[in-house]
Amino acid sequence: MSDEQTPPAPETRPLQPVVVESDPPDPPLTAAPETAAGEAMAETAADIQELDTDAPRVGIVMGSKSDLPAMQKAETELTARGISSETRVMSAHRDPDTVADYAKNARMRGLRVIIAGAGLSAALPGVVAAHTDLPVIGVPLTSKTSVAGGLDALLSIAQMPPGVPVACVGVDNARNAAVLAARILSA
Ligand code: AIR
Repeated sequence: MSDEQTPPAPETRPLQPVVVESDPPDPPLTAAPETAAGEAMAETAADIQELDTDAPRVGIVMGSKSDLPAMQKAETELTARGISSETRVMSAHRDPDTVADYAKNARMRGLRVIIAGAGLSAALPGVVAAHTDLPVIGVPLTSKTSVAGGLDALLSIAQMPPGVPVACVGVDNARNAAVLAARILSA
């Protein structure tokens, strides 16, 4: 027998199950689709998804159908860059309510830049800018009765009052407006 004393055996107690108080798990982010609320949420989620992927990012507007040949260059450039756009004809002087509604709803519809082309007393870009806080790029256009090769439209677009800016590209240079829109989108 050795003199060493065996240490006393630790007191043993029967193992008790440990109960951890925890918060109930978070509810799932989407409601069960079988409920009316769940269906409505699923529909909204689908709408948002669609808006994100398909909604045009650039609105191209112009004062007359006669402006189309010049303004189509903006659409062509955006398409080549994979940027979705929509093209509409609306005159600031002939359809003022349409222009106001379009500009006011533009952001909500997913548009991020508006390109507006017009000739003569070219109010369209400025009127659009008055009704939205989106960036507006004006394209001064020549038309049959232009003064000084489009200088009338150039000054109308560029000479905006302080606080309501419109970017202005060269006369009939809709392509540059599209390149600038692409840069704004990727800034
Ligand atoms: N315009 C149309 N409403 C207001 C303006 N400033 C412009 C068009 C077009 C020019 O007038 O943008 O360049 C001539 O239009 P139209 O329809 O007579 O050919």
